[in-house]
Amino acid sequence: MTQQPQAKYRKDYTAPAFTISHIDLTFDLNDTETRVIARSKVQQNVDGAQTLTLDGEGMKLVRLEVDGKSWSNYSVEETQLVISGVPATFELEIETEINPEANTSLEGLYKSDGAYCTQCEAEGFRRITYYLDRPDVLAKFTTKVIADKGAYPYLLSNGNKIGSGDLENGKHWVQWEDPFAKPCYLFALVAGDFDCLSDVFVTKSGREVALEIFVDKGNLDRADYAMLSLKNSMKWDEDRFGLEYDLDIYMIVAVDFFNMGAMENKGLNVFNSKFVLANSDTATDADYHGIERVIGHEYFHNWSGNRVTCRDWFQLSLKEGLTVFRDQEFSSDMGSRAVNRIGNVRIMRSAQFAEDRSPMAHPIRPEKVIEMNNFYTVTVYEKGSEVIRMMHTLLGEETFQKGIELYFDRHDGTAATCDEFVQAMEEASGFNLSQFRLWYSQSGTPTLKVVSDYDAEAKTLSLTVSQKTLPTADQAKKQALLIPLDVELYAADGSVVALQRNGEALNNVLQVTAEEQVFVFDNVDDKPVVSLLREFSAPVNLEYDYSDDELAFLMVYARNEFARWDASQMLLGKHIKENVSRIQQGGEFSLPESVVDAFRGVLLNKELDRALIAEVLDLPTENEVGGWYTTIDVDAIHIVVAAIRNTFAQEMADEFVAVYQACKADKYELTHSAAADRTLKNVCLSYIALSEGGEKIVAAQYDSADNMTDTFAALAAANIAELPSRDQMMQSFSDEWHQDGLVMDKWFMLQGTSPMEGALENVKKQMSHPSFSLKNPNRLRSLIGAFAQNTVHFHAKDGLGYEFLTDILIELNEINPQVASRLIDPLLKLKYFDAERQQLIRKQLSRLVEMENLAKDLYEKVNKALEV
Ligand code: B3K
Ligand code: ZN
Repeated sequence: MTQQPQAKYRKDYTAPAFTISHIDLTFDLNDTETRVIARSKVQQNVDGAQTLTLDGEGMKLVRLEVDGKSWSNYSVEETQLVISGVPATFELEIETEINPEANTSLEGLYKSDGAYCTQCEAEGFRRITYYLDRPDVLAKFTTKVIADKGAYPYLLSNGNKIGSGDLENGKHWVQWEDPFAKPCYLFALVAGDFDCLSDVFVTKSGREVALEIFVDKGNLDRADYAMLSLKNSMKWDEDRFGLEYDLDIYMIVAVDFFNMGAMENKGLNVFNSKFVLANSDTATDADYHGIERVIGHEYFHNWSGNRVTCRDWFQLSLKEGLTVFRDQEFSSDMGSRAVNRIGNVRIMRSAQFAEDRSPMAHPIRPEKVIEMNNFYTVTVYEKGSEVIRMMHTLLGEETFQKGIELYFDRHDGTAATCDEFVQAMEEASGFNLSQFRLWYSQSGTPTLKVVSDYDAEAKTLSLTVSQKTLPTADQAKKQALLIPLDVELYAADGSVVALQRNGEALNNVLQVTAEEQVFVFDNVDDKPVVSLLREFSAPVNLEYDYSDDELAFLMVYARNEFARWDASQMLLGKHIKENVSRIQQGGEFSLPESVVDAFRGVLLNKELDRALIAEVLDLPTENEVGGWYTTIDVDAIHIVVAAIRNTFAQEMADEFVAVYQACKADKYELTHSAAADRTLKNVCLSYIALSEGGEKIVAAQYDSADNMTDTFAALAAANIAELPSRDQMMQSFSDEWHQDGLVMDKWFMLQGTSPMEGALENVKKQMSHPSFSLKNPNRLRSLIGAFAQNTVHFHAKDGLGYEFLTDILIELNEINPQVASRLIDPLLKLKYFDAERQQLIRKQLSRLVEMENLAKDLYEKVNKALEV
C-alpha cells in the first residue's frame, strides 16, 4: 500500500469553495482512448477562494483552459487536479482521455459486452473527467455523444434529445440536455445497439411521457413486465404520494455487467439485466417480484433522490431509506401486504441484525467512511426504511403524507440532510421527534424485553417493557430510543380485548421511551394472550416468554396475517434453540407432536392466503439462526434445521402431497393468485422430495413444467434433498440454458448452496463452466456468494472454504474491488466462531492485509475485522 486510505467524518462537512452551475460534455467514444471535453461554468462559493480542487482518478489530462485561454497554474495529483489563482467566476475547459475497455471495476465509463455505459454513484464521475464530484454541487448538463454509427446506433444520455447528425468516417452524434440541475452521480451515458420496447404514459396533468426500454438484441420478448411495472410505478406514485414525472422521456437500459441492481440516473436508468428481463420460460415468480420492486425503486428515486438529493454521502439514507420504504409500500399495494412485510422482516432479522453485530456496524447515517461504496448496506437501506416506517406508524398515513409534501416543497431542487427530513415531518405533524432522531445516530439492534402480569382481581394487565442496545463495534454507549410497540390482546375465544385505561381507549401503538416502562390496561376480564411487535413495528429483537400454547394460539387467532407468521417463527425458534443445546450436550433431536400439529393446522387451513401458508412452512435459514448466538455452532445448527425439515416431511407427508395436488394449475398464469399457488405447491415439493417416493414427483414436475418457477423449484428440491437424479437434472438444465447467463445464475446458485459431500471441489469445478466468468458480478454472486452462505461447507474445519474465498478476493481486488468488498462479508464475522475457526479466518484476512495494492474497499473492512 503506497498511502494509507484516509477516513472522512460526517462532522467535517463544509460547503464547497466553488460551485458549477452548467456543464457541457462531449464524448468521442473509442474503446481504449475515449476523449472527454468538459466545459463548466464555475463560481466562487466561499469568499476569497482562489484554488479550485477537482476530483479525478485514472485518466490523462490533455488540455486545460480558463476563460478560453490555456492555463498552466495547476498540478495533477493521484486523485485530484488542483487549479490555482482562478477568478471568482470563469469558464473552465478540460479535455481528458480515458480507457473504457480496460475498466473492469464497472465504475465510471466502461463496456458491458458490446455497449458503453456509465455508473457514477457514488464517486464514479471522477473517473470520467475532473470535477467537483460531490452531491451538493448541482449543475445543468448537456451531453454530446459521438460514436461509430454502425456499432452504436443508440447514443443516450440524461434529459431530452436536442440534436443529432452524421459525421465523416461512419460516425454520428446525438446531443442531450437535462433541464434539471443535478449532482454528477446522476449523470449517465449509454451507447450501443439494442432492441427497444416503447410505450407512452400520460401523467395526471395530461402530459405524455415516452417510455423506452433498451435490451440486448433478441430480448424484446422479455421486456414487457418491466414496462408494465414502470407504468404501475408512475401511476402509484401519483395516487399514493401525489408525485408526477417531470421529463418528456424515461429510458431504461438493461446491461449484463453491473455491480448492483440498478441506477436511478435522471431520465436514463441503467439496470442490471436481472431486474429487467423476464418471460415465463426464463424467470421465476421471485424474479418477477424483484423486477417490479427495482423498477419501482429507481422510478421513485426521481423524487426521493433526484429532485431532492443528499447534501453529502453520510446522508445516503435520506434517499435510500425513503425510497426503499416507498418501493416496499408499492409492492404491498400491488400484491400481498403480509407476504411483502414478511420478506422485509426476514431481511432485517437475517442480514441487518447481522450487520449490527459485525465490525462494519454503523447507524443509518454513518459517522465515518473510508470507501463510500461500502455503505450501500442493509443498514442504510433496509433499516433506513424501517426508520421511515416507524414515523409512518407514529404519525399515520395522512399526517405522514403532509410531512412528505412539506419536505418535497421545501427542498425541491436542492441537496438536503436527514435532519431536514425529520424537521419537515415534525413541523407538518406537531409530533415531537427529538428523541426519535437518535435512530439516525445510534447503531445496533435494541432488545425489547416484555414481561406481562395479569391481576385477576383488579382485572388489569400490565406490560413491563425494558429496552437495551448492546455496544456495537463503532459505538460503546447507547441511549434509550423512542420505540413504537404495536400490541393487541386476545381472549381465549380469539376475540380482541380492547385496550383501555381509566375508561379511555388506547392506541395499539405504545410509545416506549425509557429504559424501563410499565403499561397498564384495565377491564381485562381474563388472562389474555398478548400479540407483540405487530407488523414488526420497530427494528428490534423481541424477548417475551411465550408458551408453545400461546404461540400456537396466535398462529390461529391473531387477526393480522403477519402476526400469525411471526408466531410460527417464534415457535420454531424456541424449538431450534432447545434442540441446538440438546445436540451440543450429546442429546437427541426431538420435536413435540403439538408443534407439528400447529404447522399442520396452517398447511390445511383453506381460509388462508396460500402464499402466507408457504411463508409459515419456509424455515429460517441456517445463517439467520446463527445470528441468535454469540458463538455459532454451524454443525449443530445444520443438524437441527435439517431435522426439523425432515420431521415435517415425514410427519406431514400425506398432507404435503394433498396440498401439492390441490395447488396444481392446468395452465400457467402470471397473476398474484396463481403465483401464490405455485409458491405453496413448491414449498410442499421441497418437503415431498425428502419423503419416500418423493423423487418421482420431483422428476415429474421437472419434466412437465411449463414455466421456470416450477422447473427451478424441482431442481432446487432435488438439490437440497440430494436426490440421486439431481446430477442428471442439473446436466439437462445446463444443456438447455448454457447460452443464457441470467438463467444459469439459478443453476450456479444451486451448485454454490449444494449440501453434497465435496461441495467446495464442485464449486471450483463449476468455475470453468463456459457460462461462468469472474468478470461478471451476477455470476460471481450466484456461485461464490452462494457458497459463502453454504454454512457447513464454507465453515469447514479444514479452513479450505475460507482459503478459497480469499484466493478469489485477491484476484477480484484488481478486477472489481466493489464486488470483492461485498463477497468478503462472511469473513468479517470471525468473532462469532470457535477459536479454531477464528484462527483460520484471521490467517486469510492477514493475507489480504499484507497485499501491496489492497483497494480501499477491502482495506476498510479487513482492518475493521482484524481490530475486533
Ligand atoms: N443508488 C443506486 C446504488 C448505487 C450504489 C453505488 N455503489 C441504486 C439504488 O439504490 O437505487
Ligand atoms: Zn436506491
